[in-house]
Amino acid sequence: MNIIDELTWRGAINQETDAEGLKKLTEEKSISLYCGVDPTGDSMHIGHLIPFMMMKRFQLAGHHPYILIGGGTGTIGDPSGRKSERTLQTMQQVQKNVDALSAQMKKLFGKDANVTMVNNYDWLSKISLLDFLRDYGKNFNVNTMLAKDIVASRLDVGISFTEFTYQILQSVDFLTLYRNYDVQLQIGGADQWGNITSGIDLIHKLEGADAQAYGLTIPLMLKADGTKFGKTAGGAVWLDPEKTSPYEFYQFWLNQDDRDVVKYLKYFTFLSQAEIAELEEKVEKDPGKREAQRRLAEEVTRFVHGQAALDTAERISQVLFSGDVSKLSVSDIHQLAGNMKTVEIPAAAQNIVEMLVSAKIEPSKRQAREDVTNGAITINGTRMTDTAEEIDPAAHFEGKYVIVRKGKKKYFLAEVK
Ligand code: 485
Repeated sequence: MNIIDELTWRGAINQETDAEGLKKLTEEKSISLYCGVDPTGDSMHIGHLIPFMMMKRFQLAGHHPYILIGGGTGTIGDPSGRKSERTLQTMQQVQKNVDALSAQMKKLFGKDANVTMVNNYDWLSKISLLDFLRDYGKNFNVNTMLAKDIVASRLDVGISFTEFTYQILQSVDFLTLYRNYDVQLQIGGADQWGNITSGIDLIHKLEGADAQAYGLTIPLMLKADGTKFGKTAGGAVWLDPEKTSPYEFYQFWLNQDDRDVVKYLKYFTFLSQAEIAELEEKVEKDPGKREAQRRLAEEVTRFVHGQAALDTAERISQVLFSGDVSKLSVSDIHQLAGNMKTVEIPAAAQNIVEMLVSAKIEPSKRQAREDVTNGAITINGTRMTDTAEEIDPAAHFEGKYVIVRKGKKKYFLAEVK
């Protein structure tokens, strides 16, 4: 299937500058394309994953992706989608983030040949002020720039000259990549439309009206329940395993709504149309089994974190499901920390009822006694029924952690403080 037809089937196309032209071009030859990301933080999140998975799909279809890390543009900051001016990052911070994002990109794309990483600091930092104004600025009409959504939506609160100029920098990137590497397509999220089209205008002005440069954006991801995609109670879902553990990452996908799961399979996996149709049927016929969610969680966790991390995430999930938490290792417990309510306990041994109340797992001693007597409390996987039981953290998990389960599903991680 042609790559554009495939993206259409996946529901991954929002806007295209010339749908027919691009389809024809990708059918005729192997093209080079690019997508940029700014180093505004030290990790990407799953929102970034969408365009970069699209890049990977182009790659699998025989095209050549250029991944641009915005070491230059990141010193300014894209005003797209923001209601107020950004605080400038220090140059050191930008560099640190460039290194972190480059390492993440290498993990996602690195093993494959036919991918090139570029940093726009390499050319943007070399343009002098006068060259900037004469070679580029002269080709931008302020009226057109003001009319772009990004700028228009900021006019009431104001926008600095610096952020106003951002679209010129991103346009210079497209032009540079077009000239030096024959990059003919830029992709990005829906918020990037204005920046992408101004790059194409610049290419047409300087390289001739018949220069073949295209733009494609991906729709904003929406959830059936109207809440924001990619956010959990703990914040964004990061690709950095130190920020979101592979177990939390796996659980995030596993917990997706039946109404969203097929859409996510299309966006976030490389499964074929037939495989996804089969999973879709399972969502309809036997939603309780959550096979589609499990497959989604497996595929995305493997793609981002690798097979070993997926195995661990599945093992931890299984252990928590069975309740036999004594099988967990301390490193497993670290992975869990973000998904469990963490409470504090003293290092010394304590009576179970007192411990449950002082750690605020139970509201009162009466309730704590009742739950223990009824067998609703397990400590490190063992059911406790004796209210006289002593809980000694020294006996478990490096003397630091006690895992308390209340009822069937509620887990607490009690940490010695
Ligand atoms: O030449 C370019 C220089 C910088 C950029 C793109 C091309 C980055 C772009 N301006 C931007 O701000 N991107 C966002 C980012 O860096 O976090 C997000 C977009 C999102 C998607 C994602 O990057 O908001 O829609 O494109 C990859």
